[in-house]
Amino acid sequence: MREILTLQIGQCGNQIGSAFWENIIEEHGISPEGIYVGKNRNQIERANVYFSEARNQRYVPRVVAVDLEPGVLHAIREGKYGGLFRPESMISGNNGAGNNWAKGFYTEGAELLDGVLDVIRHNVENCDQLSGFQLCHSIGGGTGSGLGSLMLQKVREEYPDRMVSTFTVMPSQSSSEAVIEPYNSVLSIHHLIENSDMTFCLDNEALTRICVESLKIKSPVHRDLNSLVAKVMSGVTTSLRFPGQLNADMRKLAVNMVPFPRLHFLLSGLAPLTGMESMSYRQITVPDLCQQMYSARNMLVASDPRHGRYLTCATMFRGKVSLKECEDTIWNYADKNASSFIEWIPNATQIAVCDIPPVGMDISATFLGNNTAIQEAFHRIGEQFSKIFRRKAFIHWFTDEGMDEMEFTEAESNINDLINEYKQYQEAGVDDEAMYAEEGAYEGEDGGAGGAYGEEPAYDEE
Ligand SMILES: Nc1nc2c(ncn2[C@@H]2O[C@H](COP(=O)(O)OP(=O)(O)OP(=O)(O)O)[C@@H](O)[C@H]2O)c(=O)[nH]1
Ligand SMILES: [Mg+2]
Repeated sequence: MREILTLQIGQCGNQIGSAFWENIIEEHGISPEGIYVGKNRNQIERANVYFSEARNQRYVPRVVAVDLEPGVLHAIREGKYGGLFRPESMISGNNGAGNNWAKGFYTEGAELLDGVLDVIRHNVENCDQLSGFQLCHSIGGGTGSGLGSLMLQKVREEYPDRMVSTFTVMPSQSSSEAVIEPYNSVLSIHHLIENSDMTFCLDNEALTRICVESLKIKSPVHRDLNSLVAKVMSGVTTSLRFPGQLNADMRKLAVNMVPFPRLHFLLSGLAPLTGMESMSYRQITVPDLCQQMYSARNMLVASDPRHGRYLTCATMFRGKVSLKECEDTIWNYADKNASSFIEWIPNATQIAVCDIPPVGMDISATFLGNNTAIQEAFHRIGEQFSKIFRRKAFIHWFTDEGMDEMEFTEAESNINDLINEYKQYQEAGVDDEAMYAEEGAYEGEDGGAGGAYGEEPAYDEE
């Protein structure tokens, strides 16, 4: 079995993580006591990817949950599914990181690290063939961002041949919760660029907008946002958790989505996104799903895909849908919108179907896109960073924890480089020789990026 170990760090990481577990426990037919009570063998056949089996045939989430303050983990333990989690896999400190990346990375977090790594090792030893790690965190605070970066680095060092993906909640454009959020975020992105293979980008602004506009929730709270995050996490991990051919493990998914190692920051989208009331009035069709999931309004991060171009995409349909209809619809869309796709990666769209729908739905779809417009999110955070960094404001909070000012400069320029790389690929054409020479990455595209469909490339309208 290709197991995945989930790492949840900080308040946000643990809260989105626990929403994810609540969601997939039901999908796999597992009771709050950890017992399989489902009816369809397909539900449980690959559950071992995310759960380990304990005595008495109990399924236990394979997770290491860490926070520098005890409150959130305590609440999870007391919650409906609290009994499912192994107590020794929940590790908390007492002091918190007080919104400070450097406390998470250098001091408070570093103190907890050895204990955390021991638990990770123990989990890994109990796996048959670990596929990799998925880390859940926010990057605006201190723990998820600082300790999250540290754990990414350590996991990379210790397990260099395993995949690492992250579900990363970026701060909102408008409602900042702490003045130094841009510092924490830029320092974290710096590490994500180097140490993550695939980052699913989320942000609270986009999540809030979807809750208000599409789901008609008047004043959404974290729980509402997290239920969206859990849906997208469940959607993008569908092909890893249920039997099927396409993208059946983390590495295959990454190979298909990530054409260049640094450009691994993905947009995600969900469909259908309608309030419960309107849902009961109409039948959702595959073309509806397609139209919705490519829509900028349904993206879970505030970057507008229309401002960039797709390097690669993956769509996962769930429920009783015909693969043929999904393929026809998606390729038709790709043909009509050829200019939105980079023309030098033909057949860049992957289509998978899983016949088990999410709980409470007949059909649904999740979208993943590697779109150059993600640079907008980095640009925005980078600008906020530069404003305060120019005056060196608030720097002492970080240097007091032993951090060198140089790290700020390095992180800032790494992000600027990343933005420029996105720009470069967005503008590169098929005949742009210099690009191939520079990266040497274009050969063998057919074998890698899902060229198996024999479908016309989508660029004939260009
Ligand atoms: N979507 C979502 N965002 C959250 C949640 N909790 C916190 N956030 C966001 O995460 C950022 C703050 O990070 P936290 O996760 O609270 O911080 P932390 O990692 O615990 O770090 P410290 O508390 O500073 O030690 C802010 O942008 C919050 O809006 C949550 O449950 N869901
Ligand atoms: Mg916290």
